[in-house]
Amino acid sequence: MSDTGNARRHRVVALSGGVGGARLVDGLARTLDARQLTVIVNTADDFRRYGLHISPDVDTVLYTLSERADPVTGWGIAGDTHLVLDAVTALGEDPWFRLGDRDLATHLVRTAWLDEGASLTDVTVRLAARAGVRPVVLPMSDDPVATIIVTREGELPMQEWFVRRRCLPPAEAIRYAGADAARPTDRVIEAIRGADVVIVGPSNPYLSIGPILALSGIRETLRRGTATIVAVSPLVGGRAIKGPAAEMLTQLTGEATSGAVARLYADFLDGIVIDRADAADAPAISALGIEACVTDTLMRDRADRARLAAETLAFAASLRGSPHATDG
Ligand code: FO1
Repeated sequence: MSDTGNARRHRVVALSGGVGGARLVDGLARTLDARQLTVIVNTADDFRRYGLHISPDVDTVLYTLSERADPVTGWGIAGDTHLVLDAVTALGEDPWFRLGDRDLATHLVRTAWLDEGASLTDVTVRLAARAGVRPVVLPMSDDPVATIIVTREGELPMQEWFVRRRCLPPAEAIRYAGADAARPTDRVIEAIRGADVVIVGPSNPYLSIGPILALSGIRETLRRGTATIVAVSPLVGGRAIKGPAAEMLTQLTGEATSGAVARLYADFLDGIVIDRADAADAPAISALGIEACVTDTLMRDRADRARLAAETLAFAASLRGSPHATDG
């Protein structure tokens, strides 16, 4: 969409985790003028490996927007090699976290820039510029936050549980270590305050969106703002396309439904886009005072991403004068 010469360009903010959120963001970037779009990305999955700062969700968003993401996994770089990982394995290390050679370059440079005193926001903006990414991509915070999974075996850091333990044992609770002390950056708060539309991506509500919402001031800024706020459910037919969202919703709310997703965001949400396979969830969503838009949410290819993005934006436009804004 080009600049129509309106006094002010329509501003869209997307909240994103990894693969699912990144694919919708890619659709938004293809649908909007890139200057209209700001992406706020979860960094509570960040961790250090071999002394390097890894930001999996930020990298997934950057690789997806620069058409470099591995099309099968959705994370990592397409066609990457694993010579370094193989050499590390030969030294007796367990290669449970698959870092590709080209991907390692990102972590080396990020860590070097952080060590020189740059903030995670500065580093991300520089990496995006070098990759030719045009939307603004912002980490949710420059302060450390770590998602911790509480299981019957004790507490596990996110990547240990998610990748190494393949999401077992089941999550009994989630906590975001450091979230009380961490602050969203000024750029994040300004982007939300200035947005006309906020889109909560089809990312895991506990692992990806939860940490963003846990930062002080984010929920309040969403509630008090004038943006229309629309989520895209990560469920299709009560199951997640990728990852443990359905199992976590069942364990933590009693049901893996798009209604349960809407309830987690009910204090600020105006509408939610749900899949046709979950159309039966619509009445429970309406009962929360939240509008439901029923469509195909599966993103098989780039055309699907752009179509879902356009439908989500049109749905948000139809909800302008949002109830959450008039209440607040
Ligand atoms: N996910 C996996 O399931 N296995 C991996 O070995 C793995 C490596 C990896 C390397 C870099 C990167 O940016 C992401 C990587 N991911 C891997 C994905 C990632 O850990 C998760 O999907 C996200 O943290 C959840 O959004």
